[in-house]
Amino acid sequence: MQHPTDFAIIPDQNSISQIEREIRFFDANCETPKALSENQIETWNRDGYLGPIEVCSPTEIVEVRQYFDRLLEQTFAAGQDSYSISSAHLKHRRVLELLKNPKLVDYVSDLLGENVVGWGAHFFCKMPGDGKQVDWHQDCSYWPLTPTKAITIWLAIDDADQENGCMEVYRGSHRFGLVDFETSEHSDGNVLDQSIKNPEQYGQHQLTPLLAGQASIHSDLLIHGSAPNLSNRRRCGLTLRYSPADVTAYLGWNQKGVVVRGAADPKIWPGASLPQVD
Ligand SMILES: O=C(O)CCC(=O)C(=O)O
Repeated sequence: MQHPTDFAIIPDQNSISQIEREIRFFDANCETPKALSENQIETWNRDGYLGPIEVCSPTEIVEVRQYFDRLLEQTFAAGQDSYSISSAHLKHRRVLELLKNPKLVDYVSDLLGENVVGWGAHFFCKMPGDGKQVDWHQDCSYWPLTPTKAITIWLAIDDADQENGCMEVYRGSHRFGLVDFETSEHSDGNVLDQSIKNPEQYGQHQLTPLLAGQASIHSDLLIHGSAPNLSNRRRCGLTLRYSPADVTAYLGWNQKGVVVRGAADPKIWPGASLPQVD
C-alpha cells in the first residue's frame, strides 16, 4: 500500500483535543549512554532542553546547506514559502538519511531508549526580513501523540543567533503539562497558530544561538519560539522529530514513522514508504 507523504503542518486542533492523551514529562534514565554524559542527561531532565551538541563537521554542514539551497530553490519555483518543507523525510532521501544519521540517533536513544521511531522533518527557514516569528508554543499541543515523549533535534543549517531569530526557550517549562494558549491568525506573522501568553511564569528564558552544524534538543512540552529575522542572513533550522516506539500516533501519523533504532510493533508503526529521490 502506498502511504501518504503530505500531512498538515498544523493539524486540526479539535481532532487533537478529542484524543485521550497522557500529558507529562518522562525523565530520561539511560544507564549506559552512548553519546551524552550523565551531566547532560541531568540537564535534560531539569531543563527539557539541551544544547549545543556537535552533529556535523564544517565540511558536512556545507554539503547539507548546498543540498537545502537546491531544495529551497525548487520550493520557491513551485510557489511555496520557506516554511513549507515538512514531512521532508517522506519526500527526500537526503533528509531521511539525516533523520537516520547514527550520530543523531545515539543522542536521541540516550534520551528515549533503545526503540525509536523518527516521524518528522520540517525546515524552519527564516529568510532575511521576512518578518515572521514563531510564537511561544509547546509542540505536543500540535501533535496527536500519546504519551508526550516526543523530542526534536533542531539542526542549524545556517548560523543562528539573536539577530537572525535563533530559537528561544523557557528552561523548566516542560514540567507544567499542557499550558493555556491563544490561537493567532496567520496575518499576525506567526509561522504556527498558537501563542502562549506570559511564558515567563513557567521557566527561565534562554536564547539558543547555534553555529551551523550544531544542534539542540527539546522536549515536546518545552515552551519555545523565535523572533523575526532582523539580519540580512538566512536562518534555517531542520527540525527532526522522534518518539520512543511505545508512543501511539493518531490521525494517521503512524504512517510517517520510520524505525531508526531497535524495533517497533508494526501494528502501531507500520513503516512509512520511503522516498526515491534526493
Ligand atoms: O525554528 C524555530 O524558530 C522554531 C522551531 C519550532 O517551533 C519547533 O521545533 O517546534
